[in-house]
Amino acid sequence: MAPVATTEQYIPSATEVQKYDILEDYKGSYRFAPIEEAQVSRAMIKRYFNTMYERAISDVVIVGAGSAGLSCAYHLANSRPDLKITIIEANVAPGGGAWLGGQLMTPMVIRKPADRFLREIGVPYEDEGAFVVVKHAALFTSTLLSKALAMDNVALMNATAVEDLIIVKDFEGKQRVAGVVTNWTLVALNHDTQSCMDPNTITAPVIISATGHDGPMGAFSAKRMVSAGLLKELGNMRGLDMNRAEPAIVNGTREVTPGLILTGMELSEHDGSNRMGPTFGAMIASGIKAAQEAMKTLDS
Ligand code: 48N
Repeated sequence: MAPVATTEQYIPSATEVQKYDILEDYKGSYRFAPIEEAQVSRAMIKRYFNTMYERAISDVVIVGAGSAGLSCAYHLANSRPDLKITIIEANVAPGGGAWLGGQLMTPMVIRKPADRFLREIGVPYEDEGAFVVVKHAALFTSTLLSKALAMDNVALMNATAVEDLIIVKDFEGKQRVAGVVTNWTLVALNHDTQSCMDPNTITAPVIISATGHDGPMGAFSAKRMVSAGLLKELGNMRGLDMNRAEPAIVNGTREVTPGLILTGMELSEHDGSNRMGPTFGAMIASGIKAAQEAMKTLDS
């Protein structure tokens, strides 16, 4: 009869595990310490749903794990290790548009002074004078992602979409964004194929939206502000002008409505600023500015 999974976890003894340590001979007798399937399932379930429970109330929610959202998460988590920072990313793979430099080419251009951040997180680059070049955009993004995720106060929920904002009236009767409405992305993309599949919520005093300017759900919060009556109309991203676009987005990063800060290319859709194309310094600096604005809001 097939062994039935026992309720208590099977924990091999130290000597038994020790025995396996010495078997890495790759000559046909490589063995793993024994396990029961339920142990794997429970190891995932316990941790994931504990995170969901704990992060149902977060201090800051960052929507979008692209270059702006991740730079923001890293700077905020580094500056305020006391804050519970929850990143919601619709894709299975975080990183947004920062896995490539431009037109599917892989080197990434970052204009000075944003190269300072590369030195802070330890990304090597070639110095070209007014700008630097990271040999592969994935080197920047994977390094930034690993640094942000390694911080104890950062939780990433990928394959999870923000499909609405929580908008409440505060005691002065003013509307403020007070959280996000979430669902598994596969569900969010299939609402019209099933009967109602209700969402979940995460409440937080500050939401930082970094959902980019295109893609299946780009500029999500800016668009929701219009449909929710918090913004008359979108400014819509203007034509490409690197010298106008990058300072405009960095200096324009702000709390656009109480409780909601926009950063990165989503801000260009809100404000109607130019796009900069294949240069990423403004994403980094705007993400850092968004983190500073969030700290100001939380401390006010
Ligand atoms: O990389 P993006 O799209 O956005 P940013 O602002 O971090 O960086 C933009 C940058 O890559 C450029 O576009 C460059 C500089 N080009 C400029 C130009 O002129 O073309 O990341 C946004 C992330 C993505 O990972 C999306 O999957 C995610 O946000 N996302 C969402 N996540 C959860 N819920 C949503 N509703 C949602 N919408 C988008």
